[in-house]
Amino acid sequence: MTRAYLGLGSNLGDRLATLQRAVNLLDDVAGIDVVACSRVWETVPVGGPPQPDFLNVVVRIESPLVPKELLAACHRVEATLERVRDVRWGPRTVDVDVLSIDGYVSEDPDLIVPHPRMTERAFVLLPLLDLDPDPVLSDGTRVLDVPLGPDAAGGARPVAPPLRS
Ligand code: GSY
Repeated sequence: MTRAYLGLGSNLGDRLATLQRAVNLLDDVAGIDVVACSRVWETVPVGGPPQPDFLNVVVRIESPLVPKELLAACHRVEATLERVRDVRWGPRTVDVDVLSIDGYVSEDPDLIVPHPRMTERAFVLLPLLDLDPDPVLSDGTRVLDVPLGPDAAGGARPVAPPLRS
């Protein structure tokens, strides 16, 4: 059984309902258990043309599926939700991205793991930190050690897990 993180985003239609459906559909996949979901974050679009703000979440899953099966399951959820994305980097009904899979590193262009830009993006980092205050990615990267660009998290960034009392 492997643990993985998936990132979900939506900025078209009823964004919250779409994310909820996507989480349910993922959990319904035979071989995927959604074991935790972050808070829902409203985030400023990164890249692309002017477009509406996104809602983003990160989920932690447990699954015996191999990475390519997991990716296919994410694509099926996008297809079931009739993902619309007319413009590259533009608005979309839903995106389901594989972020990190425990024990797995890949540079295959179809499935780069850990996701290459995940530590630069507030819309991934902030929900991820809801689930784990000190995440370590599958390639050993400790997220809190990564120097972030000035745009990540609007200039604010976590530097340590919660202090002990
Ligand atoms: O890769 C996910 C799609 N996406 C997003 C997103 O989910 N949230 C925000 N805030 N910006 C984004 N730009 C792209 S592309």
